[in-house]
Amino acid sequence: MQVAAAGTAVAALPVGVRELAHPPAAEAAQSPGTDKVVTSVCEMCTVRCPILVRVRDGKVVRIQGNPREKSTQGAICARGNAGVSLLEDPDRVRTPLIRVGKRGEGTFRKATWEEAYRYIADRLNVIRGSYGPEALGVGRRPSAGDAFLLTFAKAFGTPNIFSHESSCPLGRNVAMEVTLGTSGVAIDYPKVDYLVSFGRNHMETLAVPQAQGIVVGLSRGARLVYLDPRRSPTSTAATTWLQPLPGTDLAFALAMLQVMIAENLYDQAFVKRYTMGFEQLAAAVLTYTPEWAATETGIPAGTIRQVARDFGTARPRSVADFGWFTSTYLNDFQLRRAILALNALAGNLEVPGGMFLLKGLKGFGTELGDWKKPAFPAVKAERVDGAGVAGRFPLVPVKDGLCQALPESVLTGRPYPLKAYIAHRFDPLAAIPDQPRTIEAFKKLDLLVSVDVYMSDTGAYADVILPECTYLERTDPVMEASGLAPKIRYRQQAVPPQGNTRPSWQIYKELAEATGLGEYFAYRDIDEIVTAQLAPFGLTAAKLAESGQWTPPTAKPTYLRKTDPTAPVKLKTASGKIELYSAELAKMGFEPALAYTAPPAPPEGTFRMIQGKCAVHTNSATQNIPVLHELRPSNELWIHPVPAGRLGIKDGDSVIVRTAGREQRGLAKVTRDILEGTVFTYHGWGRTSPGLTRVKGKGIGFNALMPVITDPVSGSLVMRETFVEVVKS
Ligand SMILES: Nc1nc2c(c(=O)[nH]1)N[C@H]1C(S)=C(S)[C@@H](COP(=O)(O)OP(=O)(O)OC[C@H]3O[C@@H](n4cnc5c(=O)[nH]c(N)nc54)[C@H](O)[C@@H]3O)O[C@H]1N2
Ligand SMILES: Nc1nc2c(c(=O)[nH]1)N[C@H]1C(S)=C(S)[C@@H](COP(=O)(O)OP(=O)(O)OC[C@H]3O[C@@H](n4cnc5c(=O)[nH]c(N)nc54)[C@H](O)[C@@H]3O)O[C@H]1N2
Ligand code: SF4
Ligand SMILES: [Mo]
Repeated sequence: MQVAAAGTAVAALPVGVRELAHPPAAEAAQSPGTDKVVTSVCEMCTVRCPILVRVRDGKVVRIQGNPREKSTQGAICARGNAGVSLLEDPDRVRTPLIRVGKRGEGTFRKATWEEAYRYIADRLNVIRGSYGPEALGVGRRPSAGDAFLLTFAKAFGTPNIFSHESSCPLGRNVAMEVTLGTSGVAIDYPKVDYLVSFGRNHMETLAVPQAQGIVVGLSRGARLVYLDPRRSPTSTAATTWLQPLPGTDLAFALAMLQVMIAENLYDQAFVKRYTMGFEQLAAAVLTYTPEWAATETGIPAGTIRQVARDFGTARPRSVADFGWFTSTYLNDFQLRRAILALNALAGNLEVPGGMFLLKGLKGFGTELGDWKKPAFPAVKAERVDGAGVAGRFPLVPVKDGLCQALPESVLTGRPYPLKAYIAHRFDPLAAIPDQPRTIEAFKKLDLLVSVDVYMSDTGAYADVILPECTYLERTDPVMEASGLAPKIRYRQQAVPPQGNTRPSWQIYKELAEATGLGEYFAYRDIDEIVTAQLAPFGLTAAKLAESGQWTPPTAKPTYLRKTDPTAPVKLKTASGKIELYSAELAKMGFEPALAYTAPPAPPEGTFRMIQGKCAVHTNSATQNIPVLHELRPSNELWIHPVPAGRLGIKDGDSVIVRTAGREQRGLAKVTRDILEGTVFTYHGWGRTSPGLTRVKGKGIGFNALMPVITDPVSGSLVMRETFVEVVKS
């Protein structure tokens, strides 16, 4: 596999992207006539870039970006390129497996699909009889085939449906819902003149369209101010890199607000027309001066003031990035609200180079449906996690819930215990803190099912593993990919499923039939669903497949305030405006404006531990994929030379990372690229499944060390408030 593309098309990109982007090579047009090129959609991460899959003699020989997509410029990243390596990996599970050994041992027998379905269906029906349908929990990483698992869960009658979101962007999403009335917002990266990023590591933790957009901006002179306590590829690409003390970004943002208001650098007309609560905001930030913020962040007051002035001057094409992974600190929810306030003061909503609302199909008078099904049974039971419930987590959307609630429910029986769990494209053991407690909970379940392409860490504890075929081997329902204009995208099967693997549409239909819920899946196959989805657009699958994506011909990229800065923008908040002060938050007993809480300092002899993702792996999903494993087989513990010297740790030494009686072992990387009181690792190692033969036992996993900490406002996990000891081993 090539990762370093030598083509001139990428020569202008900054380091992180240059190494990873794959230009739409001319080779696509030059290969032998026997090749078939299939338009499809990448699933090596959930950005879902459009791709071209080159197939020769029934084998995938090459994956490239689809050059028709402007935002990616036809590029894909190293992970996208490695799809073939996933497809062909001998470690993939290629037949249903039923556990014969102890949970976690990874000892299974091969089973037919019918046996596997029968096994699951019989147990589910017993569980429903004894405890009610609510005893089933389903956790998933939302994907194009989401409707199949969701339909199964709703037909079964359980309210306990979780996504992975509370381990990722939930805090940000809730902040957006409260402030803007929607989380369907995006940034017009290529046209932004001044971007402030609070740790959104665009050049390493990639979304190809976003990274390309930023590169376009930088190459025409846009500025990027990047805050990260660690040097990352984005630090290198940025015009300014600032190294705040971990967890203090909020102080920086509050001081920016203070300067913009004190120096009258904000868009008064915008604030008046489109926001409410400005007076309360101004009062709240009055004392948060750059001098104050300097003592919190460790960044000089003059620098903070300058960034605020430059941001205010560049408006409306100045944007504070609202980030992606926001399961970070206890003050993160406030940080995201402060970032949205910065954007409101910049008046950048719905203008080129600003922030915009997604222009989805719905706004265009239509939607992507799925298939006809009977009404779902009424759900009587409450959710185990309190999502959407007054007094518990009223702001958490029920489509997401709190994925960390599983062990709590199973082990304490509060409010009642889940007895069965289906993990779909989701590995709770690798993704959620307090792994030992999740393991304890798994051991108490009557039924654990993993639907995955591998035997994940969770899979090793499962009773049954149902092997889904990979994205290259299946057609999924048509997905929406709207931005400034509505857009749909189509993942079509490139090659037949290997071994005895099946797609989701088939797995849940057949499982439902075995469970007595077949009436909810009255379709023949995926083609029938796709045909029905496309009918309202006058499209056929064959037509859509030509380019792989489609925008209604009459739809144009739309900025609502481009020509008329007073144009109406419908926001679904109670006031219809951007809520800088939220009466809703006040009513629930949460901070309604903005206020600072400092992160606690590491206790004597400990370090704050932080993590991030690396360029060549996705979360914890790809570390075992042969070519990606080869590129980065393990992680190290980054530690600054001063504390390392004190502890007698040299670069490359074995170390033990310890907290509350738990430990992980790994190698030290002694580097000045991290602050003295902080240690860092890339996320995704410390894996335990015997089915992941390459990566098992390698590197450091923080989820084995961290406790579950939940933000009481947004329900989001808090993953950077744990302190560790480090010793030479
Ligand atoms: N300590 C720590 N924990 C974290 C994070 C962190 O930085 N540090 N990051 C958090 C973040 S941002 C996220 S989003 C979550 C991610 O955690 P998860 O939601 O678990 O997501 P992934 O690791 O991307 O993939 C999960 C599983 O999907 C499987 N998979 C891949 N493709 C397919 C497919 O086509 N079909 C099926 N059925 N399965 C497939 C993979 O084999 C893998 O086992 O983790 C969170 N947890
Ligand atoms: N290559 C690649 N791309 C990915 C993913 C992947 O795993 N690999 N995962 C995808 C997913 S699911 C997500 S959610 C996104 C996540 O993308 P990002 O939101 O960029 O998240 P992370 O990589 O988790 O963390 C980013 C940075 O935060 C820094 N950081 C730690 N503490 C602080 C702090 O106090 N302040 C500031 N300012 N920075 C801090 C870390 O050092 C790290 O460099 O990326 C997506 N894209
Ligand atoms: S960012 Fe990379 S891995 Fe993610 S969908 Fe795009 S090409 Fe695939
Ligand atoms: Mo994520």
